[in-house]
Amino acid sequence: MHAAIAVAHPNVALVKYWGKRDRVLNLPAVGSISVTLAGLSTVTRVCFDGTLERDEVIVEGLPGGEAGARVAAFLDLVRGMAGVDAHARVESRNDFPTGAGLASSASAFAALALAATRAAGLKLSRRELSILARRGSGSAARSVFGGFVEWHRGERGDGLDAFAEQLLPEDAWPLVVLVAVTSQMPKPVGSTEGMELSRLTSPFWPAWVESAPAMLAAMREAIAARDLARVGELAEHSCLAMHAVAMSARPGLVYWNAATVAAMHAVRELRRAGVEAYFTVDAGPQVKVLAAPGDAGRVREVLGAVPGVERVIDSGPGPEARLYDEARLGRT
Ligand code: 2P0
Repeated sequence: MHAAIAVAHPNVALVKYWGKRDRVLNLPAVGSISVTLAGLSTVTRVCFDGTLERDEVIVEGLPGGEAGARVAAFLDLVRGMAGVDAHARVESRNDFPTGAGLASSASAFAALALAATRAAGLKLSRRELSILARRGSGSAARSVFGGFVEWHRGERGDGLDAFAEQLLPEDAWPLVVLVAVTSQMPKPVGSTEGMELSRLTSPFWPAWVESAPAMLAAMREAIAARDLARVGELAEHSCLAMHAVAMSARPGLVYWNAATVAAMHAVRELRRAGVEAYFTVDAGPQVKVLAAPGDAGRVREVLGAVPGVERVIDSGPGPEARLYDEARLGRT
């Protein structure tokens, strides 16, 4: 039996990934830039065991259901790379509240890629790990790295240039990311389906793809300069452009609820009052707000008072996916 445990964190995109150029290899239509989030973690243990008759997937202590098939397909990739036949037992837990709308395929597949490859006896480079994690979920390519991260669109058909890289380490720029949770309901249309519908039916799709390189270049520069106002303005723009594409699909996708919109207005109201705070929203109703550490208290208070905001979670730039010492978890 060969086991490994890995921990990885979700990330929030400042320049959004929305749409694929290849669905099988999970190649993005546009590059993206994110920040990996501290504090919120997925911990995944993988154990290859020749006595198992099939892969066993346990998520939060329960059989993985639909996620189980996706994990098994991912393990097939790892078995192919490592020349391993054995099935595996996979146990995964999030330390952030499940149902808080943050359960993230990014941290899940980044942790799985690292734990499964180590358990199978492989030692991949970070770039190879990013390429592999991408096959499980696009945004997982970014959670392999800590801090500020860019995932390249790439040009090649085989995806070998569609990997992520770190732009700035997590300790190079102290920022806070506050997550305003507005609903714990599962979203009606998942990201994979939503981005495909957008690509196929939104009249804004060509403009979204054409505008991406300039947006990425501007964000790269703003992050290098640690310019919160510029990063924030670009992040809001990328978020609103992504949602404009989703909303203009047929049928249109509206991921926001009333509290989402109220929180976005509250953030802009804070700016009018002189507080540097900027929002971004992914394919769901939660609002993530970037701010300077000195303003965190004020921003948290304002977000918490928005009607419909259920709770506010504190985060900031966090570390890369890494192996967990099994002994520390009390296992032998
Ligand atoms: C992002 N999102 O850049 C964008 C913004 C959601 C909105 O990456 O199909 O779960 O598994 O590659 O990675 C969510 O999409 O999609 C996502 P798949 P994924 O963070």
